[in-house]
Amino acid sequence: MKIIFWFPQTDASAWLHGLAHALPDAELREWQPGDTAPADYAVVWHPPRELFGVPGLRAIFNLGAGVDAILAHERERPGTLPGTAMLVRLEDSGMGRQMSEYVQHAVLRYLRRFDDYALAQAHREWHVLAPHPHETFTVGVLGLGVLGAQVAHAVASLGVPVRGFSRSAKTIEGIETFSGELHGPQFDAFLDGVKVLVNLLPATPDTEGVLNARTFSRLPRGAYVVNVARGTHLAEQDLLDALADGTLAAATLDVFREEPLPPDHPFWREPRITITPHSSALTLRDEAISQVADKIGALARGETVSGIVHVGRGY
Ligand code: OXD
Repeated sequence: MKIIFWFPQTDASAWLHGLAHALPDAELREWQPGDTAPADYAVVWHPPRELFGVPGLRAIFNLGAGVDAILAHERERPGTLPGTAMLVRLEDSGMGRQMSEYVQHAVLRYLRRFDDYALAQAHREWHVLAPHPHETFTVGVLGLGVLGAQVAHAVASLGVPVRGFSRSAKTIEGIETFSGELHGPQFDAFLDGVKVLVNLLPATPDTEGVLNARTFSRLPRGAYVVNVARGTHLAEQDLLDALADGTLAAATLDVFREEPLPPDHPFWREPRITITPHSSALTLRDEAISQVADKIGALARGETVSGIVHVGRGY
């Protein structure tokens, strides 16, 4: 079997070496623009449109949970993805744990008011602040896929109430779940009383800008926002306005419309925004290789695999 690999800004030789070890019978090559030789599988992150012209592709493995970069090609030019190839995203492979730690950290930071103490320290101010009560420090997780469900469980272990929202109905032990359309009645019911809103939604045209003034206004005054999904989910000016007028107390952002975040972006100057460089859940090479290799093995034996993306739905 022939496999092509594309992951710019990474050590391709380490990936190819790992894949060769896991799939000793495979013929592997790093794809380059202009390469139109056939291949059975593609293992990729943010591939250019041209790669999909490689003939014979049976499956495309995305080296991340979010497939928005690939689906953007298909939306811009329908028919870009070869009709015979399935698109498979990475499932967990160590990302669930990282994402859970990241969100737990943000929730604890706000619950115990470390954000306020950091601001006080900057002004050399010494005063003890009342901690938020656990019982009303409700965390709402938007998006209950593989990662969202893990994050919800991890946050619940901190002893705060946790609820989740997803498009289709989900049952998750210990988590109050809501489902339906974004901005519909169930969405508003979900938001009502949420003190920390955590976004893990897939990036699709439907979810674009979901973190906006309307959403913020449904949260209790002085709520918090944590975005670990995509920058396109956030209406940036709405966030700045909500922080300025006290609708929101603070935000933790790992993803941005433009990455790297430009040096003159106003978010850098807002002390109530915590910024990390799209690092909440990194793709771990060994875990990813083992998952992709297992799935390629299963497909080669004619078996089905999980993690197949519904292209029309967008995740
Ligand atoms: C992902 C990411 O989609 O790292 O996995 O953003």
